[in-house]
Amino acid sequence: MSAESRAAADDRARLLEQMLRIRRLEEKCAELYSAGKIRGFLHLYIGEEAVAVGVMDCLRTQDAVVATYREHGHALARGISAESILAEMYGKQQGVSRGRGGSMHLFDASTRFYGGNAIVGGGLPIAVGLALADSMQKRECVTACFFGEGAVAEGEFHESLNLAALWKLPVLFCCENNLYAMGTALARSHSQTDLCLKAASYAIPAWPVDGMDVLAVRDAARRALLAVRAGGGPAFLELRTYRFRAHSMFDPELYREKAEVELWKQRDPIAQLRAALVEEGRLGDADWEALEAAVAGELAGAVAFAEAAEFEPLEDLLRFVTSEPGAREGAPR
Ligand SMILES: Cc1ncc(C[n+]2csc(CCOP(=O)(O)OP(=O)(O)O)c2C)c(N)n1
Ligand SMILES: [Mg+2]
Repeated sequence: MSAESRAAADDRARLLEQMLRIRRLEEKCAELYSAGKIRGFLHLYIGEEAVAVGVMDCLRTQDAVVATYREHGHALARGISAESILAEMYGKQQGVSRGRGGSMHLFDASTRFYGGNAIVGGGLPIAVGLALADSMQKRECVTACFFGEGAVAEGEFHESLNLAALWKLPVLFCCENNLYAMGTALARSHSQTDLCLKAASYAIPAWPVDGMDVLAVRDAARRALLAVRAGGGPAFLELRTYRFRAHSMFDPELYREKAEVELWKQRDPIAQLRAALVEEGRLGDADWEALEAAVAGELAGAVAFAEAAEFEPLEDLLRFVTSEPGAREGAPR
């Protein structure tokens, strides 16, 4: 095997590992939720991992990221530790948002990860504001904004895309089209289901992408980011994906057929990439088992960390209601 092809295989194995880490973390979250360790809302990204991993692989440390309430995978792929993500879901003060945000509000200024947002479409104006601030201060960076196709029906989507295009702001809009907004199928709430056309109507270049193929996602993100970084203004990716699990932990899934879910599972982004590497003779059973064992060990450590972490003392309850200088210093990543 040439050095070049070995490097390409290693690169894909790295993406596979990242997707697997997200999958196993979220499976663990579901387990901990059932055990009553994690409370409140919990939205799993299982099935959609290729989107966050593919896009995030093209970002630089100085770039900003804005996500939704389905953001565990984005946070992990951005480099926030599983320890501080899990501690956050436990509501512990060693959590990435000091236990004050929970699953939907992972936030870490040190990695420029600006949430986690419970409001559908709420991240879009924040992303445009971040990009405006960065460009006014002549910082060479991009804001990647992830949102579901449900947000496309919100006014904030249209205001944000209009201003980003008008002011030529460096935003990569990443629309995670998983076909449903809670129980509402795309065609039930959108008169125009071709979402790229909506972005194009604001003069934003837009591409549909196979969101179940991490390499396709990364290629598309690379191409789009090249144009954004060159000062061409925003770009839009419609990442066609699917969530394998329910919308949240309280969803009987009466709005879709089991057969449809099974069909999409055949395109599982992790299984697809694993199979490709196996077929090329670049991933054996022992390699896969070692990978699984490493991820399991890492997650066991993260659970132990969250268990051992502490709740904020009651007397701190009113802290951060107004901002405190340096309040984030020393918080774990
Ligand atoms: C402004 C607003 N309206 C309604 C809700 C309730 N809600 C929570 S998630 C959701 C569906 C959003 O779907 P989508 O944007 O496609 O993201 P997905 O859950 O599929 O990732 C809705 C309507 C909300 N959180 N915010
Ligand atoms: Mg959706």
